Amino acid sequence: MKEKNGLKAEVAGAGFAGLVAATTLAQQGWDVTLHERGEEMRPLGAGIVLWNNSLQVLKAIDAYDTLLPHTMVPPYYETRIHNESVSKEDFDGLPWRTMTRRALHEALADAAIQSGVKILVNSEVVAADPAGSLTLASGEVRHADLIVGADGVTSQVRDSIGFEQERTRSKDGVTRLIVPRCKEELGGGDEWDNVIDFWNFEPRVLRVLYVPCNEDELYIALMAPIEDEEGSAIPVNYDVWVESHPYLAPVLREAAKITEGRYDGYQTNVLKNWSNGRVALVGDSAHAMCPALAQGAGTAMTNAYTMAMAVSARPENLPETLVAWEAEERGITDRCQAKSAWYAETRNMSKGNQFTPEVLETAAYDPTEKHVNHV
Ligand code: FAD
Ligand code: 3HM
Repeated sequence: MKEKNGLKAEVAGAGFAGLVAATTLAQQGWDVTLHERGEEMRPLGAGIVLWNNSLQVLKAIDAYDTLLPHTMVPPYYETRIHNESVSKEDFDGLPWRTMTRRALHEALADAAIQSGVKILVNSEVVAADPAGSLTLASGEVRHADLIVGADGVTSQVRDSIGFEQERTRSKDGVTRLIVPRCKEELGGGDEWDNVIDFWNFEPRVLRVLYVPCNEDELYIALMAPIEDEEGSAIPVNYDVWVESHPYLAPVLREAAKITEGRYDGYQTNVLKNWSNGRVALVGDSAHAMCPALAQGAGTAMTNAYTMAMAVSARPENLPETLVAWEAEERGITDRCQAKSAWYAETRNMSKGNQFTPEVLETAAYDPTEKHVNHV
């Protein structure tokens, strides 16, 4: 923790991006208030895969050690077409880990509280001003040196200012659920510790991404085209899914019991700029992406961290610092977003062996390397 620097930040949204931005700023000496519109802080979604880029951020902000016992490193990322294995990738030692979103969110919320971030729940942000203010639904206007829009894909901070953006929706979407591992019922054996990406194209497109998160919990993402009403139905239509993936029957039976699931279409938003005056956008508000490369939260956390470090190192002319930060960090996110959209469009992840060094560029990035003064 650094000494207080007399600077004030207001952060909208306590998702992964907002928590990392708020924690990093507080550790660098800022007085930080984090606004979450929900009644409590909790993550959307089920499980998640993180790679070196975000794992390094977690280390830098002291959230890694709390999280580690709740994560696992599956032996392989396997891809199967019609249950025939086409590849088993281990990324040549590149760090990656699977976990539930709940575990990640709890570790980040703990780090934020430990770092002195003031967290306000039931605090909805309705607008922001590039001169340095945030307006809450209560009517209160709060002024600060830095305003962070980490309020997700439907960002009020972004839309109240009118950032120029292009939005694209994909043809596929997923239902994401946490179910018991069911390892023995599946037949036992080490293969059930792998991430397994089960792609079926005949008689219809139905894919199951199987992601063990720890000894007890399994994350499954059931992908179906938006136009497939049965495939995208909630609760999960057991008969339709088990017909396509009979070897996953125990897991699908558990999935069909869950009534509060959600089917989400994939979407991409590309903004002309990520900042305007004293307002910086981080995470899905700035660059929502298709999940194919599992980097939406990874890039969100990476950009939240590098933004917070940049404004802490050069707070004097903050709007210029934000422009320089974007110029430095944006390329790697843009490339990842474009590749993720291409994979969603072509469904080419089904071919296996897709994690080439070029595709793993974002995953391999270490955003903490150039910021040696983080603790
Ligand atoms: P969000 O998680 O959306 O958080 C925004 C927060 O702001 C929420 O808490 C919300 O309640 C709050 N909020 C919203 N509006 C307001 C307001 N007006 N005022 C106050 N608070 C507000 N990424 C990975 O890295 N790895 C993966 O494996 C992965 N898998 C994915 C699978 C699927 C199917 C999908 C759809 C996405 C996946 N992602 C993955 C992407 C990842 O989920 C998102 O990119 C990430 O959660 C974005 O974080 P965020 O903090 O920017 O936004
Ligand atoms: C981890 C992960 N990877 C890919 C997808 C996808 O392409 O839908 C979803 C995920 O949760």
